Amino acid sequence: MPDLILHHYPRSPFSEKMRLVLGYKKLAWKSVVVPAIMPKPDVQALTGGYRKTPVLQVGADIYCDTTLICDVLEHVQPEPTLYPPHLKGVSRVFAQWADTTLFWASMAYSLQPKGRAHVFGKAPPEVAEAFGEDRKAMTGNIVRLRPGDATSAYRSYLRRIAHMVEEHDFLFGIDPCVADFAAYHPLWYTRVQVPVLADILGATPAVGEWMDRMAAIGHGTLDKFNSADAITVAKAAEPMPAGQNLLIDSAFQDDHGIALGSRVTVTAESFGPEPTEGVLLAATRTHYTLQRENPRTGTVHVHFPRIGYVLRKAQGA
Ligand SMILES: N[C@@H](CCC(=O)N[C@@H](CS)C(=O)NCC(=O)O)C(=O)O
Repeated sequence: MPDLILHHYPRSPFSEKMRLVLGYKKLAWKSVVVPAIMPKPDVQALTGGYRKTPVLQVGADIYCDTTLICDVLEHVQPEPTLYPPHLKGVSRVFAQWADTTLFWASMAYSLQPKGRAHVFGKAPPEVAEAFGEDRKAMTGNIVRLRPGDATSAYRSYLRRIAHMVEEHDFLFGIDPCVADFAAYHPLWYTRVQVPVLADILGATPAVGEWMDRMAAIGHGTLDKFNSADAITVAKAAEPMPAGQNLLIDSAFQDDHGIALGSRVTVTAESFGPEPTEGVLLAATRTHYTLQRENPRTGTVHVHFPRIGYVLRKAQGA
């Protein structure tokens, strides 16, 4: 199998989720640090439009969204598992809550004016302004909590997590599962990136101890790589044939009346409106795969989870 290449940046919470999963599975990976705001020409050359972080590249296969990347890494390295059989349903449901409701409460709390001043403290004012404009353009239909409301919600969520980790070392038992990685990264952002606001974690010491156990997992073995070389890797590789790639299923599930082979777009339901356009190669229970051509990358397959993404016929198709 070609190398695992993670396109990410140090301060990104969802990237921290993936770095820790790579560490948990003791995988070796190549690290490409990407810009936190647009423009992202190299990322978008690979994805065809999707600009969120992180993205996993394996040769000429590009996997978008950490939900799907977790499935891919589970396939690559099944042990230790992210989805223990008795927690298969609840771990995914909990992870979905953590990646959305908990994440946005943490962001709104952590990036209130005091937190923002810390994060952008040493940078010229234009940097904070450009970041704010970039994220505003991504917002779409996300409800942005006001700091007071975010604080109340975040505090309650931390207490709920504390109740779970007071019972056992990890959320659902003696080992971490996908739910732990999803719940950890929003809290990591507060603790590590915005320490001036991390006092909110002090009310629930069990959460801090669980976070220490999560942090101790580490990031696996990584080598620095750069985006130009990652594009060369994509160009030199052939995408893996559908059904033989790193995804868990291949049976066509037609919920849209859109035939395989159609020209389509896939867009995130919320946050990040940039569509990826290509030819629909797979629409399974769990994912969509689009084939794209780009002079810089050659033919690539771009994969998205089905949940949280909108499939449409491309204009004029
Ligand atoms: N559902 C996505 C969310 C990813 C996400 O929102 N990532 C943030 C960074 S942590 C992002 O993309 N911010 C804008 C950017 O990096 O361009 C996933 O699980 O990967």
